[in-house]
Amino acid sequence: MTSLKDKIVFVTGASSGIGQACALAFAREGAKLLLCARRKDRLNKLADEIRDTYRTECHFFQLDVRNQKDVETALNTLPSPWKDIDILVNNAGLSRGLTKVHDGLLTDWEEMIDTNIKGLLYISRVVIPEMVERQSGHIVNIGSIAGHEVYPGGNVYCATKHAVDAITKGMQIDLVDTPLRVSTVDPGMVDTEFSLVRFHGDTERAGGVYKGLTPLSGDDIAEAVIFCVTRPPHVSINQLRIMPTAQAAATVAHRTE
Ligand code: NDP
Ligand code: 8X3
Repeated sequence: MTSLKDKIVFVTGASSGIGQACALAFAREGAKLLLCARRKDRLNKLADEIRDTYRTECHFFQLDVRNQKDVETALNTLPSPWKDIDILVNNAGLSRGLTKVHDGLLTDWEEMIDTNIKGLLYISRVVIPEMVERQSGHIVNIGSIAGHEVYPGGNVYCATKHAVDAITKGMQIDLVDTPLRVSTVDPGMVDTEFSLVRFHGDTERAGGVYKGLTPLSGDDIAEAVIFCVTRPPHVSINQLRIMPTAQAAATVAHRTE
C-alpha cells in the first residue's frame, strides 16, 4: 500500500458530503489537505477539525470552479509548498432539477454543465501539467451511476456525468505514457446535501430520495477514493462503481417503507 503521509491532496467541493468526507479520510492518513468550495465558513470549520484532530496541515480557499479566471489565479498563486499537488479529487458538482427536457430550466442546465464538466476541466487544466512536469500524480474524478445510465428527468445531469466518464477515459489515454494515474469513482445514492441542492432546498422531497433504504455515506465513498490512490504504482483503478446494497440500478431500489 502506498503511504499518503505528507502527500498534498487537493479536494474540490470540500464544504459538504463526499468532498468533506474525503478531506477527513486523507487527513486521517496523514496527508496535507488543500481544499476549496464556495462556502468559506464551512471550509474554515473543516480546516480547524483537520488540524485539531489529525495534526496535519490544511490550506483552503474560496473558489467557484465555474469561473475559469478565478481557478487559474487561485491555483497559480498558491503558497509554494501547496503547488506540488500529488492527488487531485475532482469532486465539486451538483444536480439541479428532475424534470423533462421540455420543462427544463436553462439556468439549471447551465449550472450543472458549468460546474460538473467545465469546472472539472478548468481545475484539471491547471493541475495536470504540473503533475506531468513532475512525472507524478493521481487524479480521481467523482462520476456517478448517472454517467452510465439515464433515468427519467435526469437528462442534463446524466449528460454531465457521462461527460465526466468520457473525460476520465480521455485523461487515461492521454497520460498513458506517464506514471500518472486517473480513476473515477462512480456512486449510486449517497446521503449528502445532493438531493437538497437538486430540489432547490425542498427538504421533504430531498428526504424522500433515501426513504426506506440505507444509502451510501460520504465516508463509504471516501474509503473507495483512498483505496484507488493507495495501490502500488503499477496498478491503476480505472473505475469503481459503488451502489447501496438496496440499489441495483439508477431506477431500481428496494425500499422497506
Ligand atoms: P453535496 O451537495 O453535499 O456537496 C457538493 C460539493 O460541491 C459542495 O462542497 C459544494 O460546495 C461543491 N460545489 C458545488 N458547486 C460548486 C462550485 N461552483 N464551485 C466550487 N464548489 C462547488 O453533494 P455530494 O457530496 O453528494 O456531491 C459531490 C459529488 O458527488 C458531485 O460531483 C456529485 O455529482 C457526485 N455524486 C453524488 C451522489 C449522491 O447521491 N450524493 C452520487 C454520485 C455522484 P459549495 O456549495 O460550498 O461551493
Ligand atoms: C447522483 C446519483 O442516481 O441521483 O449522481 O444520479 S443519481
